[in-house]
Amino acid sequence: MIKIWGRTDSSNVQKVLWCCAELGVPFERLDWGGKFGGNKDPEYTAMNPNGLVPTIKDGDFVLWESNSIMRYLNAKYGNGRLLPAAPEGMANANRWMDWQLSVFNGTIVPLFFATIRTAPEKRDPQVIQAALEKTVYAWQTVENQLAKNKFLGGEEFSLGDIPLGVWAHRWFSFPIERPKQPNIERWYDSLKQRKPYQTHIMIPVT
Ligand SMILES: N[C@@H](CCC(=O)N[C@@H](CS)C(=O)NCC(=O)O)C(=O)O
Repeated sequence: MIKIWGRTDSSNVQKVLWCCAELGVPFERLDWGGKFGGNKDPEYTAMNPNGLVPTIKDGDFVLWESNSIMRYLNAKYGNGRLLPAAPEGMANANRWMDWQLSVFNGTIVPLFFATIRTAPEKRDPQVIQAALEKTVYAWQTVENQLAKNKFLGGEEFSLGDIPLGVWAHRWFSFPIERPKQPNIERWYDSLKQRKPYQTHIMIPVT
């Protein structure tokens, strides 16, 4: 059985848990990182030199980087079904996964720390406003895509929806005022219908 190191409230661990549930891949999970620690232990950094979660082990094969883990699981246990088969569709889905890590995270993670991870009396409205503007701008790119397609990679749910879908739940939980982005709301509503999303993503944002 696959072993996953990672706490359930980590956005990157959540991607892998959601993906396993979509594919029906059983796993054993260890609470790791954050308040559980362990991620700087030499035995752990020998597997994952970043000292971050998640890491998985499948037989003798060790892998880190949440998006790479999802691609591996989909190829090995899903017969590729969570990515479109056509090169163009596959590239579309992959593009949103890469964009989440390379662009989107840089906008929403500061907002997450400025709100959820800062005590209410210590929150700085200017810092929140600056991060909010950047995040809304980034979400607008997603909104524009979802105006054309039901899901990010096309008309079917795919791995392309998972990295941003994890953040959609957080976004709608932040104590802020959001502009109306109706296609994102429609997409988020459809994700909320999925059992794996309910189980692994729709948990309190802390
Ligand atoms: N690019 C990595 C980022 C991993 C990462 O930043 N993980 C965070 C949790 S979301 C972490 O390990 N933080 C330290 C900790 O939890 O102790 C991935 O996608 O897997």
